[in-house]
Amino acid sequence: MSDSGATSLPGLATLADVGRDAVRGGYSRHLFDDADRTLREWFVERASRIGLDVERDRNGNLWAWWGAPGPDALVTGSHLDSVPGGGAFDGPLGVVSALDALERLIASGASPGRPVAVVVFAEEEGSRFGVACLGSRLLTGGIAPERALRLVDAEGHDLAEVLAGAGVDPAHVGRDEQALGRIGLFVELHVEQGRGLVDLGAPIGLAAGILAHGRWRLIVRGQGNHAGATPMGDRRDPMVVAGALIARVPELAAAHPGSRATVGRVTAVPGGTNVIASRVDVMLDARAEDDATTRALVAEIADCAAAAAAERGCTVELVEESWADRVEFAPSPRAELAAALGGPPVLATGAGHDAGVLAPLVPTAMLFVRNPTGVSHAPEEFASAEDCAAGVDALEAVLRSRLRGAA
Ligand code: HGY
Ligand code: MN
Ligand code: MN
Repeated sequence: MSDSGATSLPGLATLADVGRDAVRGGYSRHLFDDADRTLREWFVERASRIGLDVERDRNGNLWAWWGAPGPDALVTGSHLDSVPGGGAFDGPLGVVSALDALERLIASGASPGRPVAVVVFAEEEGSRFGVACLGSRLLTGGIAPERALRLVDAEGHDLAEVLAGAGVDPAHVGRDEQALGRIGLFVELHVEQGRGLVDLGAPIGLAAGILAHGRWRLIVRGQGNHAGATPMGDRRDPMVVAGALIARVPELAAAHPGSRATVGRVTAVPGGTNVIASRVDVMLDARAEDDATTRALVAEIADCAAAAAAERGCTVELVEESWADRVEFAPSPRAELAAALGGPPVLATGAGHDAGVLAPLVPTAMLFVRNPTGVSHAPEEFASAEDCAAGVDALEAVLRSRLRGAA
C-alpha cells in the first residue's frame, strides 16, 4: 500500500508533496527544515483563512486562536514534523482535522464562549535533535532550556542556532506558564499506530494511556584500523560488539511481556568500507508497561553490551537521551468525550505523543482514527477517507460539547 494518505482528507492532499523523501519513501519533515517551514506557512495561511489568529510561542510552537487567547482555553492539534521516511498521517491528521473541525464550528455560527485554539507542537518526533516532543517539553518545562539549546543535529547545528535562524530567540525558550496556564482542555486526534481499532471494527477510539518509553545511545568504542592489514585476532572492533548486542535485544525484551525494544539507527565512525570502526553508536528505543520495567530492560541490554564489549577489548557507554514516564489519561475528561461520542473503544498505545507530555499538567485526552494496516513510521501508514471523515466528525462533536457559548 503506497502512502495514498494524500487522498484521505483535502487538507492532507494539500500537503501531499511537502517533504517527500525520494530515498526512503514517505516523508521527512524535520524542525525548521524546508519542509517544516512550508508546512508552518501552510498552517498559518489555512488558519488565517478561517479567521483564526496565529501566534508562535517562545518555544517555536504555533497556536491558532479562535477568539482572544485566554484562560480555560479549549485546545486541539498535534504536530507536523515526521520521522525520516514517515507516513502522511502521523501528526498532520491531527492538525488538519482540528482546522477542519474549527472551520465547521465557525461556519455553523457557534459562539465558543471560551478561547479555542489549534496548536502545532514543534519537533514531536525528535528526528532532528533526538529528543521526542521537544516543543511540548520546552513548553511544560520537561527539558531544561540549557540542555535543549545544546542539542546538536546530524550536521552539527545546535538547537540555539536553528531556533535563532527561524526567528525564535534562544534566550527565551523554556517553561511557558502563560501558555500552559491558558489550557483548560487539550484534545489530540491522531492516527492509530497499531491495529487496535481494526481488530475491534471501530473507526474511532479514545486513548487509555501511553507506555513508558525512552531513547538511549550505547557508545561502543574500540580501535580503528585497516580492514585489510589487521588480522582478525588483532582487532577491537566495536561493530562486532554492536552486532552482538543488537542480536540479543529481541530476547531481552521478550522476557518483559508487553515491552518493546528497537535499534533503528547505528552510526559508525569513521564509517569507511575498508576501515575497522573506532566507535559505533547504537541508538536504542525501549518501552514497557511501567517506568521500572523499561529501565530494567535497558539495564539488561546495557549489561549485555558491556559483556560483549569486554570479550572484544571494547568499552560501552550508555547515555540517556530522552525519557517519558508512563501516562494514564485521566478518566475525566475521557468520560466526557466518550459520552459525546457514544462510547467508542478505549485503547492503550505504545506511541508517544505531545498529549502524553501535557497529560500530567492539564486535562488531556486523545482520539484515535483507525489505521487499516496498523503500520506507522513508514510510508504504508494509512487511514481511509471514511475514517478520516469520522475523525473530523468526532473531533467536531467533542469540541462542540465543550464550548461554553451557544453550540
Ligand atoms: O516515538 C513515538 O512514539 C512518537 O511517534 N514520537
Ligand atoms: Mn510518530
Ligand atoms: Mn505523532
